[in-house]
Amino acid sequence: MKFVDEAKIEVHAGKGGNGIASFRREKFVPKGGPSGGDGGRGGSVYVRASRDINTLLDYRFKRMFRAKNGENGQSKDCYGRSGDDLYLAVPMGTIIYDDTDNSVIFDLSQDGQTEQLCKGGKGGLGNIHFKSSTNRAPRQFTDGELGDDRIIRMELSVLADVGLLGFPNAGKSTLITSVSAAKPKIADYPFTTLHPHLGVVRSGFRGSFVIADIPGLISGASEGAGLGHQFLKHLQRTKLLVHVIDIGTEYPDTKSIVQGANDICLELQKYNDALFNKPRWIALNKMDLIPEEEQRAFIAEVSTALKKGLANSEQIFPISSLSADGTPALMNGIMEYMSRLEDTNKKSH
Ligand SMILES: Nc1nc2c(ncn2[C@@H]2O[C@H](COP(=O)(O)OP(=O)(O)OP(=O)(O)O)[C@@H](O)[C@H]2O)c(=O)[nH]1
Ligand SMILES: [Mg+2]
Repeated sequence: MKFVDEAKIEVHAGKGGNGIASFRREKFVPKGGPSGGDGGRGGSVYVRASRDINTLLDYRFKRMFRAKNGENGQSKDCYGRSGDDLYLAVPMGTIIYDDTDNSVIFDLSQDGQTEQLCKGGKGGLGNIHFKSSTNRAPRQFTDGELGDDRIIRMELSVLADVGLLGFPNAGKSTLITSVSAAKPKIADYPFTTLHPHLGVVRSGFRGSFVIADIPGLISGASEGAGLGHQFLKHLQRTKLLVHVIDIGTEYPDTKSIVQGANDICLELQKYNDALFNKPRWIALNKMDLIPEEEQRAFIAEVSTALKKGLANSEQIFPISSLSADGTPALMNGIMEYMSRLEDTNKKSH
């Protein structure tokens, strides 16, 4: 399925139905009074977050959404029917902006969270409301009010605790596949992954966290190279980034590994400071490609070199996503980190 994470649409609530003027004309009732009913309320437009939806594809081609108008009032004291409300389903993690001033209207992060975008117009009053001691046969009625309308922008930034970051082919998708039930495509060519995939990692009895696999990043992404850097927005709400570095196939020596890692961090910095300053750990992937007896010295050398550059991280984990060596240590480390964060958040509240 195509993944869409941005959309701009126009939403219109329904107009209220008009009230009417009518008079009772029944047999044996010589002077029937006013009997014109009220118009029905116009339908409102709501957005609702759902965990069953993961893209904004529905809003890509259809751009205008209208709730139903209320029906006009009728004779014999009958009120018009209210217009049906319209519910727009969006993925969790969708932020709704007002297109005119770019302000955030809603941030839909909970499953089932429902918010009103546009209120339906009130129905008009029928002439039954205008009867008085001096005017027993009123002809007045009012028209229904127009419903609200607005232009909104929807932006999805997936909800994950941990985001994977790295060059194409670094093994991000292989890693998420080995630690969760997510099934992104894996291949030995760059840009295999074209949109984010989420995986739930269960760690012992302690709980679980959500990890996001995103497309590969390359130097110059901020100027549009590769798939660009737009998809980095999906990392914005994560609490931790894991920078996956291929130490085997693509980069033959420590110097180029460090250079490559720094290039990725430079792209993060160009995207924004908040992302660059997010806690970031390193996974040295594809360790299986290094002979076992050389691994210790190699890890020490690369770790020391990485600490001197932009990619510097306190936490460096050697892993093989293919054989799953070292991945439990990384996942347990993340689980502990998440639990600590949760404890700190609880204490501060
Ligand atoms: N030897 C070895 N190969 C690996 C390992 N992890 C991934 N690979 C291989 O590296 C290639 C790229 O893996 P992917 O998981 O698709 O890489 P990616 O980072 O998701 O790449 P993009 O989606 O293009 O950004 C595949 O051929 C994998 O089989 C590993 O630990 N060891
Ligand atoms: Mg991938």
